[in-house]
Amino acid sequence: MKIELLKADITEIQVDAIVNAANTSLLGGGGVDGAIHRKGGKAILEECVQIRNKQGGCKTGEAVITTAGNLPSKYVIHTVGPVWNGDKEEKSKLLADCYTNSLNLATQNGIKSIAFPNISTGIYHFPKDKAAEIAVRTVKDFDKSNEIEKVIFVCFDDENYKIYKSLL
Ligand code: AR6
Repeated sequence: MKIELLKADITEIQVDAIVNAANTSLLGGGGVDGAIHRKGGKAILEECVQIRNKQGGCKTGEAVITTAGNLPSKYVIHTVGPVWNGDKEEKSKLLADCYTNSLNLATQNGIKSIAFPNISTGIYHFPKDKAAEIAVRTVKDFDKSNEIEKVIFVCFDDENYKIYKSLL
């Protein structure tokens, strides 16, 4: 599995799947979630509503998959990061679950390349250095006989980019 780092807008990345930092409602929001729904168009929201009707949204740490509408990727994997409130161990485990469950879903769907945003480090206030360590460690630990060929960490802000650069 190749790991890459980019400073970019994830909605412009051409990969099999981009990951969305969603919320439990799956109905969209601000940050990267807002950008994905805005650029992806209504197809994504319609599929999110169907999933919501079937299973009542998405729990923190879990992930669901939809098509990507007008985006250059084929799929969007929506995962829900934890809101940081200082309960370190529980929140760290939930953040790791976001990466593992997204990669599992990718594997199940034959996805070869996947791009992650820095889940929970915006509106959900997870400390950026801690979140990056968890993201890198969890992705490196994920071993599913190399079915996923490429993982891209997409940083939007300078601070995250610098942290990832030093970690990778
Ligand atoms: N491309 C890549 N990364 C981005 C983009 C983009 N276009 N826009 C923002 N980021 P956030 P969270 C980065 O707040 O903390 C929403 O309302 C941003 O710099 O998007 O998990 C949801 O509906 C930050 O590093 O997600 C939830 O309610 C990272 O994406 C809530 O926000 C995550 O920031 C989720 O909060």
